[in-house]
Amino acid sequence: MKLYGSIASPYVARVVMFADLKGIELPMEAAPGGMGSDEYKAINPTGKIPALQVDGPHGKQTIAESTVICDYLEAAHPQPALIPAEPMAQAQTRMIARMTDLYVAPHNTPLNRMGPTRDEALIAQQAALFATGFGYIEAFMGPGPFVVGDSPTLGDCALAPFIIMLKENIFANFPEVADPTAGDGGLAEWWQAMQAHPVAGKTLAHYEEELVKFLKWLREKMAKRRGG
Ligand SMILES: N[C@@H](CCC(=O)N[C@@H](CS)C(=O)NCC(=O)O)C(=O)O
Repeated sequence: MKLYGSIASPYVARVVMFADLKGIELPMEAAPGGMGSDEYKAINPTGKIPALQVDGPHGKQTIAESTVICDYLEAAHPQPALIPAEPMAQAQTRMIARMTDLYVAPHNTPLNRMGPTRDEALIAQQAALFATGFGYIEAFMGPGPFVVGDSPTLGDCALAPFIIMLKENIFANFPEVADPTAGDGGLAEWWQAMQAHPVAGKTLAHYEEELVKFLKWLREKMAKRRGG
């Protein structure tokens, strides 16, 4: 098995955390030719990271989409279970993963694309969208401290890297966007538990380190571009 990507991606970090919690060794390799390149598209036609290459029933086969990769790892290595068998708990952890992708992740992009001139209307709009998305997540979380119960599952692996990304990229630069882990709501308690977890906390620290390096590189590149 081989994972294509870089842990600086929150979607890759989802899979890495899931594998770490399962105790699976997952060798990682950069996407050959880079994300979106023709060379990489020959492996993963979407051009996105992560992709998991496995020795499947038909030789080397690729699995795309971070949550589907987690599903595959769960099916191939059922223990410890990170997608609960109990139907309601399973629905809850899946909802948190899905809602992260649908109602949180996309709101990051317009703010990231904003140049040095602040667009106050856009900031207010994105702040409201984030608040709505986090409201959904808090409403659908199960009994804590984790998304469902007393250990991390799929939903935790999906949401936590985005919280780090937003802390580095959005909450720090746009105080109008409320950090849901900073108050005293359910996500604040959850965030403490995630950071304190011996495995998940370590994956998160690794992700943050690589993300900070990546963001520094990106900001320097954009500043150079703006400077001509
Ligand atoms: N829905 C995908 C999203 C993956 C994704 O958007 N990855 C980004 C990196 S954070 C990417 O590969 N972007 C390059 C591109 O879209 O060409 C998943 O869950 O795996």
